[in-house]
Amino acid sequence: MGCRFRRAEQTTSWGLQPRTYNTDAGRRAENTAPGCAPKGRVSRKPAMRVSVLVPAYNEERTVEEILRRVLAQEAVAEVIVVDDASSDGTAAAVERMAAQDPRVRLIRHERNRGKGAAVRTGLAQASGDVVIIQDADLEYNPADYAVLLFPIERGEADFVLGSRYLAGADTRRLFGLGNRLITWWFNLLYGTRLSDVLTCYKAFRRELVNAGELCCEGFDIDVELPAKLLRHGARVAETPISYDARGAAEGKKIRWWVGFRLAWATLRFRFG
Ligand SMILES: Nc1nc2c(ncn2[C@@H]2O[C@H](COP(=O)(O)OP(=O)(O)O)[C@@H](O)[C@H]2O)c(=O)[nH]1
Ligand SMILES: [Mg+2]
Repeated sequence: MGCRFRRAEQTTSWGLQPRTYNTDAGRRAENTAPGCAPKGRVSRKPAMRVSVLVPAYNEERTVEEILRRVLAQEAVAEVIVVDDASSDGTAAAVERMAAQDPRVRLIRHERNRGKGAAVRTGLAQASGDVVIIQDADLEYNPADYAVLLFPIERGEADFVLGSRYLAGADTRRLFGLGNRLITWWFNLLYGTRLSDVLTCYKAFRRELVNAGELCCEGFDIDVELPAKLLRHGARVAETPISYDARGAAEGKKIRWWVGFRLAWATLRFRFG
């Protein structure tokens, strides 16, 4: 691979046990992660401000609950929900949450534009040191933030993916083969050794990427974001996360044919 992407080869897998995901896990892991010997007196840096971006489209059933779980996380400084012209009560539910907690902000699109457009709108407004993407359903668990942020806090990564495979999460209902194929294709093109590039849980230092340089409107944002972060020399790491898959009946919107767009986007951003 070209040297522009060399640093991506430094992918680190953090061998943390999936069952230890809670707010204390990151701190405990400081003494347990491979190659991380306790360093005696560790002076911790001031806490990072974390912006959570929530793209939401017709998620009235889950958005309040996910926001509650997000707001329970210590590191969260702001939560920007981008309602993508939902036709259900999503926006009203977010407004109720915003009335209770000043960290919640609602931005509304006038027409439905897709997950990527929503992420870009949110990113343009984010002010934190680190950004986390959070879906508005309950498939991912915000209690994993502590572990996800850990490599960035330690200054050992700029971009962390929460991997559903490292944790041995229940991926039976996940579009397993498609996920594996896109991840394989991505690794081939970018010289990385990731296990789950399509995970929603992506945490990165905000200064590394501007909303203006992203162009994907739909689910292809999930490969555009890593592609552009790697291009900017981001050091990438993966942490295990838990995953509770939902099906179409429960509101899942991604469909198998999106895989073709993702494969194309992976190629396009490697050379374009
Ligand atoms: N803004 C926006 N978000 C969407 C759209 N379609 C899906 N999403 C959101 O993207 C997230 C992921 O969608 P989901 O169907 O669960 O697919 P997943 O990527 O397999 O988890 C959810 O928070 C959805 O509300 C859309 O058209 N616009
Ligand atoms: Mg989902």
